[in-house]
Amino acid sequence: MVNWDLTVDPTSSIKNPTSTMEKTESILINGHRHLKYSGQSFSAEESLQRSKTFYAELNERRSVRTFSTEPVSKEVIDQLILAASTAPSGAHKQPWTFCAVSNAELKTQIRIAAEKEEQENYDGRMSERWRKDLEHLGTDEHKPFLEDAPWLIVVFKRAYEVDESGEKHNNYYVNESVGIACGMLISAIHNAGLVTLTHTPSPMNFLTGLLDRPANERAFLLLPVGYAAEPSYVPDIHRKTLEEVAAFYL
Ligand code: IYR
Repeated sequence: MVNWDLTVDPTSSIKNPTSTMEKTESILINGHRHLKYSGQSFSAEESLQRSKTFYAELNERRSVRTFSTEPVSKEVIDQLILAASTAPSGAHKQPWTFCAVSNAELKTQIRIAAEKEEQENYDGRMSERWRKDLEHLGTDEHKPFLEDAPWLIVVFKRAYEVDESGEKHNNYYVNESVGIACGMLISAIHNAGLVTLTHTPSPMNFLTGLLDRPANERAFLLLPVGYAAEPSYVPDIHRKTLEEVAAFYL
């Protein structure tokens, strides 16, 4: 059992500028400062209403493969990345780096390299069954969105950190942590009225070289971000029902 040594923090009321928990009450738990949680809560009725509204908004999200070249400001991208970076992570190591690319030459280089890999995937690396499973989604080896979208966000997972003495320290639950952050990024993109799709060129090591990333980072997911081309069409597919995706133990 955790020994909760609750002591009043002598530095209590220090401002924590990174959240709304400013000038909040704090205590020491086992010698570590903890802030009084001051998140919002709602009445049961309001909770239900908000959960319905949020689901309705998320249910409008679609993976869109055709992008307008209309620019999106860096300020918006900054906020989307900050939203993603609020994700929980193993031991709060925040094992992610979001590389946001708007440079046209770099986007072209990424497209060329990704299409080279995808050509090999569609030409044989993917099983017959896999190609059949993708048929109704209309994907192929051509990836014009990698140049059309005003931004590409390449998410890298950080397998380990290197301390001042050059020693490596593995991060924890890296795939889970970065996966959650990507889900939050996708939600934030949708919330801003923009579109994306989860592009997974495979293998994606070429991104390490093109983006000059250090040895502790591995490409995890590529998300083009921008406005949907007008018109854009998405496959007529449906989501599983609550009964299909959930099991309740009451
Ligand atoms: N990485 C390829 C293939 C692909 C695989 C799955 I699973 C998809 O849901 C969609 C595409 C591509 O990006 O085209």
